[in-house]
Amino acid sequence: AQQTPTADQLVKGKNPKMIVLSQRPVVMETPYDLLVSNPERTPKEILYIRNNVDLPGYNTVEGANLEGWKVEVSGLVDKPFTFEAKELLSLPQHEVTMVLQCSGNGRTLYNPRPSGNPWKRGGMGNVTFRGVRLKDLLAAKGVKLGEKAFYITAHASRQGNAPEFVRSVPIHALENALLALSMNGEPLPAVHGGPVRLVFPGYFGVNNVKWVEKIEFTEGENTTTEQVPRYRVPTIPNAAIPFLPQEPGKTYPYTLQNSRPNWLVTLNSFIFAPLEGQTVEGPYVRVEGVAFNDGIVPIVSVEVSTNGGRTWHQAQLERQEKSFGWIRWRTTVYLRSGEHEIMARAWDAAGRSQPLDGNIAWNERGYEYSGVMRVKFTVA
Ligand code: MSS
Repeated sequence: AQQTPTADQLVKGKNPKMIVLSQRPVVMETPYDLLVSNPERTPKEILYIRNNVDLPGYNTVEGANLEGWKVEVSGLVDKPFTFEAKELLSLPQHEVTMVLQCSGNGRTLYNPRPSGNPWKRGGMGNVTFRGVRLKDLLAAKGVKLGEKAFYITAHASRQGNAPEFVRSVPIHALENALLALSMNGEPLPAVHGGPVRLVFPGYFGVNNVKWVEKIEFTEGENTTTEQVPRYRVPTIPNAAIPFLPQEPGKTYPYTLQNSRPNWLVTLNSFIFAPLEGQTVEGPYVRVEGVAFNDGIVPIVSVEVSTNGGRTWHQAQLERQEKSFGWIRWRTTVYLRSGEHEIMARAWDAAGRSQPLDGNIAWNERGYEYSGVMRVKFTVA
């Protein structure tokens, strides 16, 4: 029998403890204990990887060569143009800290288990991208959008005969779209899309196209498989419902009309301490974690419950401004010795919260899990 290569053998510079979910294309998850031991920012060595399409030669955390990399801007613009990625270095740089999260993160918490990579909770990270705002580049080039430019459609490089990878996001995303050249203060790792990645703060991982080569302004969403049927959840056309509940286990005939893409990041919270199965000192137990949403409105509270949701107690938030990055929260609970279960749920200023039973959002492909997290632990 062949041994599965370790993460560092597959991608140079990754922590060997990363959980390999697929070798080709490479997909790896951050073990939860490593994720929580870096609660401010997720280092490149442990940031999860999700590739639908690998770019040959890019499996390293080192930066990629900027020299010669070109990006085309076309579609519904008055003057289509192509720019050299290195031109970006002479434009104003902008920084954004954001959650990068696969829309399949938490998939294994759905029941029955949907198809796809078996993510637990480590398909996410909090990272700082730096680069040039797409709207600043358009302004610098004196380019105007057409009236019907309703979507930004980004295409990845097909170097080495790579299959296509294309995603469309609503034009609203132009407000914060960033052509990222660096991550966490270092050249953008090749495996995370270096030399240039088009990132959309507040949008699920899938929309953040690595190795971007063409940016089109379009009237409609593209119809390649990564846009439909994949990376969507059932909904009611033109109705303001986040998702249309499904009978768990049932298949769904995804079309552009009866479903919506995994775009805006769903409000979520995660307990970073205590960890599942841990024994901690009591009776005062420190509980902490992170919460995030799409960055459109602030998160206003995170509450914890130690009695199965009968009563909730407010945690302290690190800050209350809206943010694309996760915010930290903490509190102390008084617990007698014995076994306990703690739950956490967040609320944002739009009145959104998380379902107590995450399975309400069950969907065939297991996207956008945001059920209230529960952790079982023991107080000594
Ligand atoms: N891009 C490209 N180019 N390719 C691929 O495949 N994927 C997606 C994004 N982008 C891809 C891209 C996904 S799907 C995700 S998550 C992300 O990416 C990840 O990232 P990283 O860096 O971490 O690897 Mo799911 O929603």
